[in-house]
Amino acid sequence: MYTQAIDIPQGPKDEVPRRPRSLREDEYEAEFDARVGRGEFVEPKDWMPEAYRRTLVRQISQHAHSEIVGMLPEGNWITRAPTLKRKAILLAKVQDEGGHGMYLYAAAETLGVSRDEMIEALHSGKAKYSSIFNYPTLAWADIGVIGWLVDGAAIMNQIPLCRCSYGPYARAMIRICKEESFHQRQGYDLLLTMMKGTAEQREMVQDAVDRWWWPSLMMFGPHDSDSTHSGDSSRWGIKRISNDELRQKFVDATVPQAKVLGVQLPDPELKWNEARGHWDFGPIDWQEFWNVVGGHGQCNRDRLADRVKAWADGAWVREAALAHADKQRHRDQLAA
Ligand code: FAQ
Repeated sequence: MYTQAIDIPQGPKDEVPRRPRSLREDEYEAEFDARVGRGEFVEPKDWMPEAYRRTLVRQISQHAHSEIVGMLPEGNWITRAPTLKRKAILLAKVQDEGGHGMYLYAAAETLGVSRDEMIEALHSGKAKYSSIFNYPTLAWADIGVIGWLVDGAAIMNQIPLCRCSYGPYARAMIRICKEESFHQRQGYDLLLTMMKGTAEQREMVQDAVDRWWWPSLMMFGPHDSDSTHSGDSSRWGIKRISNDELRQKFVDATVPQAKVLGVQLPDPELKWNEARGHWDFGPIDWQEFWNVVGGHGQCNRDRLADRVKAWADGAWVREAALAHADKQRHRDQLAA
């Protein structure tokens, strides 16, 4: 099953691939391609092309950062949840996101990158995290809409990752998807309750949907034609379904849910296309997307500052855990 062991990938005979390429490296690569082509998993100790390893470290660590930064907009509402039941659900959800971050950091560590390196890349702004978490949560309905739309988009993107070619990432995604599915349902349930409430509550839900719809569509990344990594990631079996295809699947799944809920999706061009068998939707504001990805969204600065502060405030916990582990090891050695 899923392991947290730190395994640095090496060649089949413990040889780290070097430039210029050797005949052996070509052979390894051909074997690697064939294996991926057969749909087999690549495991930490297996030989892999350096670019494959780097792509995985980039994607998995960014994914981990997204889960951790994603705790902030919702954590903001734990003390203001309207009932004990909703507070308990939200607490559990935010803790789950923290757990997802941990599984994903552990999966990235199997590729030979340390947790400290990944955290440093996040804190320095070198590493990205999902654009969606740079938008503010202004009202309680935002918590429901995050569950419905943001977790809904996350699941759509993450289900195919359960079949991605890198074993530790694929296995981590299985558990994460199960939990995300609960997250989405609790959000939808919260919104259904609000829609049965007062006119003000219904307005609050509609306002939240208006603000989160387009950013949720942006979560899937740029159009396929502008996606720098899609070619390699698809060839290597990391991406099984393209950014645009997943976005379309999400729109198709969400439109009927919006009808049941009784909210309008804020897109006048949303229209069923009989010939395509899909919903057509209006153009995405890519300038806004790249602005947010470039660090200039509404909350980018606050999010990073909060994470850096939380890391500094938690230093004593990490020190205490290390001291405890040392003591334990010492005791075990004495006992042996
Ligand atoms: N935000 O060539 P592509 C969640 C960047 S978890 C920011 O298409 P790729 C759970 C991309 O990194 C949400 N940057 O890239 C939750 C690249 O820049 P780089 C996170 C973005 O990797 C719910 C450049 O644009 N999920 O929500 C974004 O092939 C509720 C070119 O793009 C994952 O990370 C974006 N939206 O495809 C938690 C899933 N999109 O790195 C709390 C795993 C693209 O070269 C509450 N990741 N960029 O500097 C993936 O599936 C992929 O990485 C994509 C992007 C699909 C996100």
